[in-house]
Amino acid sequence: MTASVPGCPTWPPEFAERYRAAGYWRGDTFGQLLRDRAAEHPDRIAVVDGDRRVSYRDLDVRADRLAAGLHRLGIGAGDRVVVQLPNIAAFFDVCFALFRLGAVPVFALPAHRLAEIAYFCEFSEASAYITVDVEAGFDHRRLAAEVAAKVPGLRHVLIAGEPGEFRALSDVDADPVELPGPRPGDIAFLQLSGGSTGVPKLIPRTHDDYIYSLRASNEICGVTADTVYLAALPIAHNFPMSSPGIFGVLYAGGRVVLARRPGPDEVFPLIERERVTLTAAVPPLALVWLDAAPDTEHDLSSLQVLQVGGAKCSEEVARRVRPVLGATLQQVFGMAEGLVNYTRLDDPEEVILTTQGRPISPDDELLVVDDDDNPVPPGETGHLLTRGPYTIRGYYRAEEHNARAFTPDGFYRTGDVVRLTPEGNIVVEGRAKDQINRGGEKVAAEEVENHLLAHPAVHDAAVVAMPDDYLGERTCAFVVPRGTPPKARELIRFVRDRGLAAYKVPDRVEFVARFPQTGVGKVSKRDLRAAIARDLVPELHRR
Ligand code: OOB
Repeated sequence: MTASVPGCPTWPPEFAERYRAAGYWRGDTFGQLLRDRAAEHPDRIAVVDGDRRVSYRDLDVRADRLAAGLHRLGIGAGDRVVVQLPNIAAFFDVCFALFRLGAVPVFALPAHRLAEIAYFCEFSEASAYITVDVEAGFDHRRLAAEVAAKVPGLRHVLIAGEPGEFRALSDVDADPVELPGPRPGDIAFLQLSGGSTGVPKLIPRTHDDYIYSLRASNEICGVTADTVYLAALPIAHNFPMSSPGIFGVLYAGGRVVLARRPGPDEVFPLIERERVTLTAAVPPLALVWLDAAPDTEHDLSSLQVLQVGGAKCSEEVARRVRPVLGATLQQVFGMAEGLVNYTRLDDPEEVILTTQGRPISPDDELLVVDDDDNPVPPGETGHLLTRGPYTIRGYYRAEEHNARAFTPDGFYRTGDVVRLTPEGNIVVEGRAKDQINRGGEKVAAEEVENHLLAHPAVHDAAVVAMPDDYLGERTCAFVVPRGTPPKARELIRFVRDRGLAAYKVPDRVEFVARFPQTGVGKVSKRDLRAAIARDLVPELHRR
């Protein structure tokens, strides 16, 4: 199997053959998928964005014209394009245009700022950056100007909406041209890893492997052409993108309804107006919806399934879903690297309420191992390793990291600590990776520590999770000062001003004289977390 983008490890030939023979990889591509749906039912609505309703035909035509326009700008097969768009219809135009060109979107989140975007552009050697004019009160054109100044290799900046000094995406338009298009085994896009290291890693996904995960997810989640999916989470994230998410629903010929904001004020009227049948939330968002639903005047009765994932859904929240919303809960435990687990819609209630489900594919291999990679006895807790037909074999251009993140025989070390029930369902018990899961948004401790260390008054920094009733976890930065400690507020502002996404900025800063150490002289984050539980959390509850 070949990949059009250098630096993307892929499956060994014997595995690729096996996955093709099993009928998982069928030689599909995203560009063709849209072409087929548009031919089957051109007038069906594919995407609803506010008052705009985009049919499959419209989307197909726009994707061709935009692809031709991008081609004219010199963007071609294998070129990387950093895409940072909120939940708007243009996201789909851009994705399918790039897919047809064989150009490779790098999916950034709307929350990312200069530090992240400049890094993605530089590291992926992107030829273009496509973003929006203003989102959530933030002017992305100003960010684009800073990115363009910092990354000389960036040839184009395209803006959805009012372009300011840049080129409007809507002006990129040309009569369709014949394009060779990518092969099914080529990289379709690069997605971001939640990460646990200094810089975010990029995840190469192929047309074949991703489309398989969509098709299989659709079957498990009962997605058909009648499905109306509400996208409330940022659609560039793997969960609302593919589990089954926006792309799964388009694959089935269903309808995607976009919410620009996830709050009940926007989401509930959309559920009523569009007769939404399926949606997805991270646990804190599900909680907000559950709290608001009893008092709403909107009719939510069309909703059949609420998916909750990205972070562990507490049993308490899980138990409220059916009584309050009249919908079936589906727990989703997935990762952008591949493996996705679902509770099945017809599982016994206890399984739905207390487990994170089981894998999509019969060929998803799961191992639960101890610290030395030896399997633990059945039912016991250990590290989850996985390998399968839609789980990557390595990150983009990260040879050294890949040697640690994957076993020699290609299992991905998820960093999650789990146990398996006798029926084969997964229960997530914890996490071994150095990451904070802030209500589904992942924060790599080392990345934030590096930003803190750039401050002249910071001698050392260690970022850990602190428990939080609403988000599950927040970030606490322990700092050993150099000389007189700066004000916590000043440090927080310092990190934000370095251009870091707001969700990565520490929620709390604590100054300490030194860090507790492990036996081998490393910072003991376990002891720091214990210190929070002992000293800080009771104090937080007192306030
Ligand atoms: C999803 O993807 P990522 O890449 O943002 O994060 C993956 C990590 C997992 O390794 C795990 O640590 C955590 O997020 N996680 C969960 C969870 N779902 C994800 N931890 C406990 N319970 C769950 N249900 O978050 C993602 C990708 C596709 C589908 C769903 C979620």
